[in-house]
Amino acid sequence: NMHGKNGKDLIMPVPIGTLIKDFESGEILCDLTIEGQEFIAGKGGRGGLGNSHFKSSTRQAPRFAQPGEPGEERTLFLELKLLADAGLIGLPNAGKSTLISALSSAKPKIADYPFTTLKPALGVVKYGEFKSFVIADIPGLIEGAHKGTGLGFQFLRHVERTSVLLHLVDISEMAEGDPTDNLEKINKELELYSSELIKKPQAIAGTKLDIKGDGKRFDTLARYCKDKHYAFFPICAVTGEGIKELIIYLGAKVEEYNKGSRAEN
Ligand SMILES: Nc1nc2c(ncn2[C@@H]2O[C@H](COP(=O)(O)OP(=O)(O)OP(=O)(O)O)[C@@H](O)[C@H]2O)c(=O)[nH]1
Ligand SMILES: [Mg+2]
Repeated sequence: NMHGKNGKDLIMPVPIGTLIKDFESGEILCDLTIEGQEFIAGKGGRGGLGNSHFKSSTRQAPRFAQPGEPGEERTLFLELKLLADAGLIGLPNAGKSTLISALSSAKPKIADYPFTTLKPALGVVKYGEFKSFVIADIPGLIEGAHKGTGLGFQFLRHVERTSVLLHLVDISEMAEGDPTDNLEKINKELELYSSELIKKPQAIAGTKLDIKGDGKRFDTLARYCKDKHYAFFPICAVTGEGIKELIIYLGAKVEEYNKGSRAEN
């Protein structure tokens, strides 16, 4: 007494932020951004009927059944774009992971060498009484990333959906290169990656304030940010200096963006 319609659905759980694309055309079929959201990837075939459905007064034990038809078949491409409110960008070793661990309970690997972070991580930043936002730490970017140098662009998609980018620039006396050159190099890469990403609001954090030495790099960066109208936050993730101001600013940016995107819908 079988029944095709009793066939079980095959449900595959995926993380929030998964984009479903057609494998061949690349067309976006669905963007799973809400908890519990479902996408029907393929319908099952018409169900068959078991032998008991063919019973009649003259045929008490039919030896045949109607087979079901095969289900839909198609090839999909699943791409995960994390849903974070704020994204940390910067050269390797700029202090991104140290900052996310100071802002949230995320515990990423931190070390004194470039490319410590190999995959993105998220942290929840709590502020105000009950407010919070999600921040993403991604591997460091370097010049030539658009050509695949370093870890390249593969992680930038994870900050594409953020409201604001926080660009970290090392202002310690040990840092290499001019801080403004370092900042511009990364922004050039962002621009080469996507004309949208470069338009995202960006704030600058001058990191490792505790070891700024004579403060020359600090002054250079502060002046540059003033000229270019970037919000500038000198911070030290170790002592906590400047962190509170930074959280308040990022929280406000995220709220402003969310209000705007709600108004659009
Ligand atoms: N003194 C001091 N050292 C810091 C501070 N922030 C980060 N560091 C050090 O800088 C080094 C690099 O820090 P990370 O947080 O791993 O840097 P990152 O930007 O995540 O680096 P990648 O993952 O390689 O891109 C580590 O040795 C940290 O301890 C700071 O505020 N003060
Ligand atoms: Mg890191």
